[in-house]
Amino acid sequence: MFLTIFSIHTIHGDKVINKEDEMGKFITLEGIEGVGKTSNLRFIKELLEGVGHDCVVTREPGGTNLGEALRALLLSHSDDHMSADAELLMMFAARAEHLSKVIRPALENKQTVLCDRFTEATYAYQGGGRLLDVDKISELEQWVQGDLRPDLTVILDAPVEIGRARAGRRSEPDRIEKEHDDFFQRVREAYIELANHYPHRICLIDASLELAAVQKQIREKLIEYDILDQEAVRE
Ligand code: Z5A
Repeated sequence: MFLTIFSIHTIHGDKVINKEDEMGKFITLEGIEGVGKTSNLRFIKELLEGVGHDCVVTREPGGTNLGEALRALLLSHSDDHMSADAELLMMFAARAEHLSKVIRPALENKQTVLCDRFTEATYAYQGGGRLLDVDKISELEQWVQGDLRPDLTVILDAPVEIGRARAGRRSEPDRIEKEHDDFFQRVREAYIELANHYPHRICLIDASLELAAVQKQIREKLIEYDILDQEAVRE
């Protein structure tokens, strides 16, 4: 059985404070390329702002000056043969900076953080795709994040060919997008496995459907996971 820490508790003297009550919500979007993360992040932002959330939208790798510089290195073709370990460590270096400069301050300020990819992407791409040892990822996760995990991770799931066809309508593929279909198949499977292991904080959405149907599922999940109040939203 997998043990995750959903509620974050801190002991102040002999008083236990549930930090969930003090902090904003942390929501992340995941999936293989082209499944619609960017499109649906915009949708979630509008939905939550409509009911009074103060949203901070950000992305990984990136979100800070250092993170964006690391992103440029990670996705550029200047080092097509970057080692998988270097790739993993750079993802977490960017994440450490992002947590310290953007994510934690916003959550402590009771803002809602909407992040395009986070650590589940590392499990899926570096663990599933690159076949790196998941224990190494888990150690780095604990080191960099402590007990902090997203309140909700929405994984947009669609067959690799659908994601690639949607993404392919755009620009030149980056270093990771140049990988073969079997790499992305492993990434997709790792995402599905994560959703199965952590159903209390990760949900899977059928993103192969048309956008309106995807957004209907997302709205339902936001209600199911107590991010949105059913009464507060109208379709
Ligand atoms: N990465 C990693 O390896 N490890 C990590 O720890 C982290 C990241 C954090 C970052 O890329 C890369 O870094 C990523 C993983 C790796 N590499 N890959 N692959 P990114 O996240 O910035 O970019 P991306 O994954 O390539 O995302 P994307 O291509 O921008 O796709 P998207 O945001 O999911 O899709 P979109 O732009 O919203 O939609 C794509 C098109 O489809 C667009 O024209 C939409 O209008 C259309 N669309 C969207 N939904 C639909 C539906 N439902 N029907 C029809 N058409 C649709």
